[in-house]
Amino acid sequence: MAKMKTAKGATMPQDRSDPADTDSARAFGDEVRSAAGRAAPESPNILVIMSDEHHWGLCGFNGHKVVETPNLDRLAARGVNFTNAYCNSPLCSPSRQSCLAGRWPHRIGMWNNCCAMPENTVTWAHALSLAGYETALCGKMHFNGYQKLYGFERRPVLESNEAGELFHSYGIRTSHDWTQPLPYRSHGGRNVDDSGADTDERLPIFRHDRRIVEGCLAELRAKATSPDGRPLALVCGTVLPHPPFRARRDLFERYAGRADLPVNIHGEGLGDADRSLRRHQRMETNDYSADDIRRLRQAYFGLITEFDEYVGQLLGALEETGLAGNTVVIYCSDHGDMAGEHGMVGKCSMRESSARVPMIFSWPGRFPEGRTVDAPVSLVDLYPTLLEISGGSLPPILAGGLDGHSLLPLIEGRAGDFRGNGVFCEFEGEGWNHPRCFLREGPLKYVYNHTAAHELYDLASDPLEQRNLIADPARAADARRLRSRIESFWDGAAVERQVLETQARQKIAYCRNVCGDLGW
Ligand SMILES: [Ca+2]
Repeated sequence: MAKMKTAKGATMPQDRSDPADTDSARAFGDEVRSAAGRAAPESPNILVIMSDEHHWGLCGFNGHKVVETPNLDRLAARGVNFTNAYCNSPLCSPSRQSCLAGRWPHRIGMWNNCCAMPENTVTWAHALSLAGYETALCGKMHFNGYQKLYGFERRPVLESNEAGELFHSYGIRTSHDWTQPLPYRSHGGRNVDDSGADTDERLPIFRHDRRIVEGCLAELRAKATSPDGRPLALVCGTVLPHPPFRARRDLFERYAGRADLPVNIHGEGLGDADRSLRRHQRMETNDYSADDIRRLRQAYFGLITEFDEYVGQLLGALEETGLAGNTVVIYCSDHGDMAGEHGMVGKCSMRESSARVPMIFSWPGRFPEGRTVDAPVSLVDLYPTLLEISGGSLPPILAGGLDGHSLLPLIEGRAGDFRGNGVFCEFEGEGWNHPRCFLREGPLKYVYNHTAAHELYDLASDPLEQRNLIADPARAADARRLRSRIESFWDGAAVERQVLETQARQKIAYCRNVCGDLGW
């Protein structure tokens, strides 16, 4: 995290005018024109499997004793498992666009699920295309404008179904308005009430995942049977295990009586921001029981195992087609789910269950097998990692603007060469009317709540974040240092102004003229 930026656009990379950068950009353009479409012969295929809302610890490969994920476990056993990986914002659109752009959400204006990143953002899909890859996105990426490409050549299966349902363009409405006192409440409480077994027909959201995975299987088989000389970079974006917590009936029954109870299910001792989020989720009245939370988790475990079955099909297709030996498989989720922990359901919290994600890299014969990496890393690191794996490059003026660092040194056991030093995650969406963020450095996690008390946790001794150390004199020096680090590149007041301006624009430009009203 060597490059510190302010929240304002003045230090954005495109505003620099270093002649050397301009020359290098021109040279890069010449290089691209001559090399596009010709990947290095050794460039591997790349399959990125990105699930939605998979709690980092609810899987066999990260030690859970109940949740069955045999296929992900197999992937981890033949690859490198990052046990302290994070998203950069615990919400679909900001997390995903930040990952694709390789930049923190405040640097691309991705505040909430109604924003869209600038059309000319150069994503890692662009970078892989320039490196000679065929690039395809199947399923969810929550671009807000589901027909958008953002550097992918094709989207064989869109994230919306044929009726335009599901993750359609959220840009036609506004996110929660921070000038108003939380009039909108998300589905947390309703999810608890509604959790259980799904009907045999399954909800449309889960039926569409089937199409997404089938689209990916077809892409892999087509690449194997009619190779066009280019390696394939394929993204499989499922909605599973995202709620509603309605598991396939057989999987719901498989976990009957087996779901564990998370910590602090009635949300005691939380700070202002998480208390506000509980109200937003309709959880603050505590009118749910331990059995209710167990039932929700029973269903969630079923959704995770259903997703894992899809992973098994994808890995099986790689093996059947002979592509497995030369394909890098990457697994990650866009954020986690509180699943009842600290009295919350869903995401949007800075807490581990919401912001931490599973992350695996596998390349048989090239990457180590069975390695575990505990260094904190995040989804913005994916971009430079993919550049290095693919042999691709960006002009320095763009490469210098990336906020992540290649994970290859960690993957290959050269930890001393890894340039990252901590993880930054922020949230400016719904549930609390102010921005917040955290910086994790080593075992310490500093949570910066703009306008409210800050928090400090030592995850080595307190992995469930039950002891806020912000007032502990023994931790004062650490707290000052971490706060200062955050303030060197993230300005809470400036971010808040930008969010309010965006919400005001969304409200007038979309809701007044399209929806005919100014609210939800
Ligand atoms: Ca999501």
